[in-house]
Amino acid sequence: MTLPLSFSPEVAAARTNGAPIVALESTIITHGMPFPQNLETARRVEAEVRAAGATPATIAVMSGRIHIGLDDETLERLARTPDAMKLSRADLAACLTSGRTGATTVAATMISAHLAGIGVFATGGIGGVHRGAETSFDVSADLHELAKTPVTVVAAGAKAILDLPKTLELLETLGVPVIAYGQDDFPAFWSRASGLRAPLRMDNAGEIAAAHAMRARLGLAGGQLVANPIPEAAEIPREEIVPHIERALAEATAQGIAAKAVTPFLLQRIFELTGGRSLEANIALVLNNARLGAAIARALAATH
Ligand code: PSU
Ligand code: MN
Repeated sequence: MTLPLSFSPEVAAARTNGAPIVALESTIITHGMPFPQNLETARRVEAEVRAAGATPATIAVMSGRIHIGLDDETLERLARTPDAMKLSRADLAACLTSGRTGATTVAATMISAHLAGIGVFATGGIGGVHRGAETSFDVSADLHELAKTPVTVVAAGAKAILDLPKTLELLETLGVPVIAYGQDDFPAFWSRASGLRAPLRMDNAGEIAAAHAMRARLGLAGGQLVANPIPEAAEIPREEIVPHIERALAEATAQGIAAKAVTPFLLQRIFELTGGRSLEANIALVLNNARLGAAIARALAATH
């Protein structure tokens, strides 16, 4: 049985040549940002990966295939499909067999990247343990995927809408290396610092690639989380973003927002409450993660 994967010509060529590839997710396009900034950002992120010497592979499900690399027309079609399914491990197969269009979250992108032989993936921020998880049980499947699938994920930490101490605790339990890049503090998405120390710190892409390769040699399941702080010029300081987060969270509770709708709802409300600043910060941090992802992919390709 062959895998239901379709490669763009650019990604197919990179695979043939053993050239560095960086996987990119699509839920950030369909559920994470409004149109047209979502499309513009997706294009800029791809350009950033190319400028840094790697090939971008944006991943999405369409017409019964997992597409590894999207041409520009397809990217635009996806960015204009707000009713695309939000795919995690649980829905990937059902979306494929139904023929529907689906955008991959961190979890589903990791699975797809691994099937395609891609070891590095850049995004904005991973899902994690939600505040109030002790009663709601809302814990992102992204955390469990990091424990299972051997892909190094570059993110600006976990989104600050989450319970960050619980998120770090669970990652430790699951055996996921959490590596802060260039600082000791675990970054909090829109802000560089969370006030929580990350368990590991690395200061260059080569070290991260070496640890990735060593995990493979040891036969360890699961990936690495590289937590790359947002560039200083783009950050929203913690004291400024926290009141907006609290308000958005209170509204989500009052309106009974649950399951997959929680993260998109909170991102949209914080966008409105910050007058669009949270989106600017989000775009800057994704571009920054794309650059680091490309550097790690290049270092990995050099070790093969
Ligand atoms: N990063 C962003 N914006 C996003 C996401 C990540 O900058 O919208 C998406 C990712 O696809 C991640 C998902 O997997 O949010 C988490 O959703 P949940 O909390 O429902 O697991
Ligand atoms: Mn959830």
